[in-house]
Formats: sequence, C-alpha cells, structure tokens
Amino acid sequence: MSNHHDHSHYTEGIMFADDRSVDPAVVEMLHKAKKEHIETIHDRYAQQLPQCGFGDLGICCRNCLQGPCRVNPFGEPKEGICGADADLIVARNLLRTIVGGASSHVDHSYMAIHCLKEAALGKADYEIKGAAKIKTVAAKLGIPYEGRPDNEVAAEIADVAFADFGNTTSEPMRWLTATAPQERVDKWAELGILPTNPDREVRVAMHQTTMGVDGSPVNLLLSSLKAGLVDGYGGLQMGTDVQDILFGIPEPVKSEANLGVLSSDKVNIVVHGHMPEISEKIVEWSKKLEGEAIAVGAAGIQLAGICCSGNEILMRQGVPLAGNYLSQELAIITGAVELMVVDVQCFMPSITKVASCYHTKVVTTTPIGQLPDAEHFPFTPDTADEKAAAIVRMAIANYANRDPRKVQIPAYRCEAWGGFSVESIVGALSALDAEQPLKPLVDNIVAGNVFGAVGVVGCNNVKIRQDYQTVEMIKHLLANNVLVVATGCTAIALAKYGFMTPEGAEMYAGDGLKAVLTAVGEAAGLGAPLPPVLHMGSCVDNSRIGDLLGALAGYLGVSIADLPVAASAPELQHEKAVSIGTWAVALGVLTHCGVVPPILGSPLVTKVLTDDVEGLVGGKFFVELDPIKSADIMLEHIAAKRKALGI
Ligand code: SF4
Ligand code: MSK
Repeated sequence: MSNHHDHSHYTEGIMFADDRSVDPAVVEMLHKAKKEHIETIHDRYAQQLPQCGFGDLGICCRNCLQGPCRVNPFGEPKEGICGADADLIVARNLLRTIVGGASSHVDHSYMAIHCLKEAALGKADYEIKGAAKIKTVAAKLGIPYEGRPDNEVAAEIADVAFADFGNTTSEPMRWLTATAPQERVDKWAELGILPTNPDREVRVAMHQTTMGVDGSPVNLLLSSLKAGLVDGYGGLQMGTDVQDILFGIPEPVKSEANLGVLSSDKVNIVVHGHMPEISEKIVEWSKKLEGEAIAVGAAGIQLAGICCSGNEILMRQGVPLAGNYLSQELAIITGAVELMVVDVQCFMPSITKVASCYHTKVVTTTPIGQLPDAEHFPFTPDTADEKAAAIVRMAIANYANRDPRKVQIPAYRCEAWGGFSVESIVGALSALDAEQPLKPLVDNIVAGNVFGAVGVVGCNNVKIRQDYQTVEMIKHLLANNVLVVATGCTAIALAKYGFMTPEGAEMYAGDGLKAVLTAVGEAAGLGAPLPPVLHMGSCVDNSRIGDLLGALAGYLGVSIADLPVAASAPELQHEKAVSIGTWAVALGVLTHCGVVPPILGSPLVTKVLTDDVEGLVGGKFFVELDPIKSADIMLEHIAAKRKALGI
C-alpha cells in the first residue's frame, strides 16, 4: 500500500470533492459505503431535508406539555400558549443549549477529578505523571507544596475542585478566581455573572428556563454568559489542569493524520470520545500486549484516534489521528478496524449499525454512554487496567475475523505535530529569551511580523462540506501572517492537510510569520520552523488558549479584550461548541460561527449576541458562512485592535 506523505492531496481532495468533504480519503470511503449499501450520516441528513424552519430559527418551544408551540416570525401567532414571544423562546432555548454543552464538560471534568483523587490516595490504576503541573496549579490555588509529597498535594487539589461542586455559599468558584485574569473576574463580578458552583448553576439555569419562570430575554442572555463561564472554568480549565496533573503536560510530538494511518497488517484499535482516563489506558495496554497480537499473526497493534480522544493521545503519546467527527463511520467502513472504543460525547449511535456490516466490535466504557449493540466495559479508576487489557485482547482476538475482501484503507495520511501546551510554547520561546519568554512573540506582534492570532476550534457539521471552511479560512489567515492555534475536530482537519508540519510554514505562512516560526523553531532546537498551526489539544484543552491569552494580556498589562486576536468555530455542531464560544465571548474575544446557530428567530437575541454584548464584555459573536469573508472580518478586527494598542 502506498501512502502519500505530501500535502498535495488537499488540492486532490478539491478535485475529487463532492459537496460532502474535501478530504479524498473521506470521499473514497463514501464511495465504498455506497457500493456496499452502508448508510452514513450524509444519507440520514438527506432524509431529514427539508429541516424544520421553526427549529432552525430557534422559535419552537417544548418546555411544557401545553406545547409544542411555535411562533411565526412573519405573522401570527406571535406568542406561544403561555404568552412567550420569539425573543423569550429563543433566549430560553439558547441558555438550555449552553447548559447542555457546559454540563458535558463539567461532568467530564468531574470524572477526571474523581480519578485524580483516587490516584492520589493510591486507590487507582493510575500514577500521577504531571509533577510540574501539581506545583503550578497548587500555586494558583494557594495550596502549599514545598516539601510535601506530590500525592498529598494532588489530593488537596482534587479536594479544592470538589469543594467548588459543594459550594453552598455565594462566593464564586475558587477554580475560576484562581485561574482567570483578575481584570476579567472584576468585569464578570460587575455584571453579576460569576458562577458559584457548576452543578448549582446548571440546576438554576434549567429552573430559570422552565415554563413560567424567567420572562426576560436579557436576563436569560446574562445567564447564558454565566453558563459560558461554568463551561470555561468548571469544565475546560478544571478538566485540563487535572488531566495534565494525571497524565503529564504535553510536549511537541510528531505523528500523522488521516484514515491512511490504519494498518493493513496490524490489529487496528480506534479510540473515540473524550476522556484520557480511558484512552491513555488503551495506549498503555496496546503496548503491553503487542506480543499477543504478533502471536495471532498480526504485525502488531495500530492505535488511531477520532475526535478528542484522538487529540488527547496525540498530544501526550503521539498516537496518530484517523479523522474528525464526520470520519467516524468511515473508519469502520475501511473494513480494517478490529475494535472501536468510545466513552462520552460525539460518538454517533449509528456506529454499531455500521460495525454490524463488518467484523468491527464497538466497546462502550461509561455508565452514561451505552449503545444497545455494543460490548460494555464500565471503567472505574480501580479497574482500568483490567478493563483496558480485556478490550485490547478482544481486539486481538477479533483480528482473525477480518475479511480481506472488505478491506480498503485510503492511501492518505499526512505528517502532523501535536503537543503544543502553553508550557511547551513558552519553553520554545524561552530559547530566544529565557528571562521574558513572551517578549519575542510580543515584539514580533508589535513589529507586525505576526499580525495577530486566531484560535480555531470545534467540530464538523454534516450541513457543510467537511474541512472546507476550516482549511480555506486558515489558508487566508496564515497568508496574512496570523498565527493560528487549533483544538478539537478543526485541529484534526488542519492536521490532515499539512498545516501542522514545519513545511506547512513554507507552504502557507506569509513572510513575516514564516520568519518568526523559523527563528523560534531553530532556537528551540527543532532544526526546522514551528508549524504555522499549533495543535493545542482537545475541546477541553481550549483552556490552554485562554491561559495563553491571559499570559499575553498580563505581559502587556491590558485586557484580553484589547488583544489583536479572534476565535472561530467554522464547522460547529455540538452544544459544547456553543458554550465554548460563549466563554470566549465572555473573555472578550470576537468569535466566529461558520454555521448559523438557531437564534435568528429573535431579532433581540441576534442583536445582543452580535453587537450589544461587546459593550459589556468586549467580545461578541459574528456569523459568516464564507471562509474568506470570515477571515477578512477577523483580519479587520485584528487591525482595529492593533490600532487601538498603537501598534
Ligand atoms: Fe408553549 Fe409556553 Fe409551554 Fe413553551 S412554555 S410549550 S411557549 S406554553
Ligand atoms: S469532538 S465537540 S465534534 S470538536 Fe471534541 Fe469534535 Fe466537536 Fe465533538
């Protein structure tokens, strides 16, 4: 099998592309699916068309049993049965969406804290690997750590995190006040949107949106900003800090991306979902049991990741990425996957049906994430080794059932670097200035070599062509010397087309940016430029972007809202992407959505989110479906921020 290591397949993809994807590996698998009569997400989407216009505009309400009610934006009725109008219905629905996203991240974070506590007490199958992170997190939380054993400090950190969930006072979350920039904390306090206890805020928001409670759309929108902070600090920040303590701070690592990373002669295990507690153990046991795979005639074990589980084990272990959200069914359709293991979030219920057409086994691992036709191995911190070993052995045993006639692995894979934590970025920069590592970056921003920075995050969405908006927008930004950091499924998109390689600097970056990437890469001993897009991890790892922004703002003595930066979710799909975007807006960042969120039924909500909110927090949303126009709007914004800073 030949594998393409060059980056020309993006162009090739455009040539092959239909309106579903620009990824030639994906297009090839969609053709295979059609030939083999396998239904995919694209077929189910087609069956849903035309989608409900009321739902699209956000003006359908099912919050009580007198409904469903829908209001007519162009005539009557203007109100639901209880009298709720379009503004109220849209605002309530939006808050519930954000709370849905925040709950996902907060629950993820809670599971990580539980694992950390058990590990710290020696009751779990996990060793604490992030000693350096223990110190930085302890320092932020005001926990003494000098001279104390790491596990004791880690247990106290877990207790502080748990205490936020048990907070019955009106004091704000300690994790938030300890980790967010003080200027932002003051701003949020002034607006009365500081969350106290993540669980309690979710409860209150659900209560607030039930029939006959809050009738004020503006009050609901303020609660939406608060729910964004619940996500940002009870989900992203807490989750990432705790995961770095458990599994270590990521360091730059070279790997590969796209379906061609699957092997024709190894046992292929695909890890999908979000929780590194599961994926790290699968990595560990795949290494330990490689001999058993060889004993059954395979050349070894090939692991590959989908969605954010993939991002987590790329960041810390260099495991290659098979693809992003829209590629999950297609990995199975290669016919080469022995087992797909999932945990929480973003795995489609369809995967077991697709798997039933091949020999692929699907394994679920959490009590809340089960699939009727999957094997269930519920992980707990003290049984993780036993469960992971059993899962890997199940994959090995299944290798004999692979039908070579059904195997077709697309010959597309691309080198991709991951592991750009804030710590590793600062580490690379300190090769230029050990005293003030951020100075070289800031000096280059001031000099205009780096025009600004954009964080690109979020999913794929079946409504739009996979990877297209992301890739075209990022090409335009890089050509204009904007440094890009990426997480989530957009990071996987960019990994597939060479944006995360040193050569990507040559191919995509403008001259100023290229010179800076080259200087940093050489000084840091990479012997090559830094990639123009830095992979900062999974969706919860968006807090790394927040940390970087906070550090830059702190260095300059300004607010994050003053920085020449923007954020974008070009292909958002999940409720989590909406809550992450709301957190970014609350941080003061202009935030792009490349898919229209269901709010247009309310002129009031639309105006507040895309205009008025800027006066409150400095950030706002904009919606634009054209990638070049989206990039241009961000470039104009960055130019305006530069001007205001006098640079
Ligand atoms: Fe209709 Fe009001 Fe009930 Fe919503 S809460 S379903 S608008 S009656
Ligand atoms: S996995 S939330 S589709 S980024 Fe984090 Fe991808 Fe979006 Fe899921």
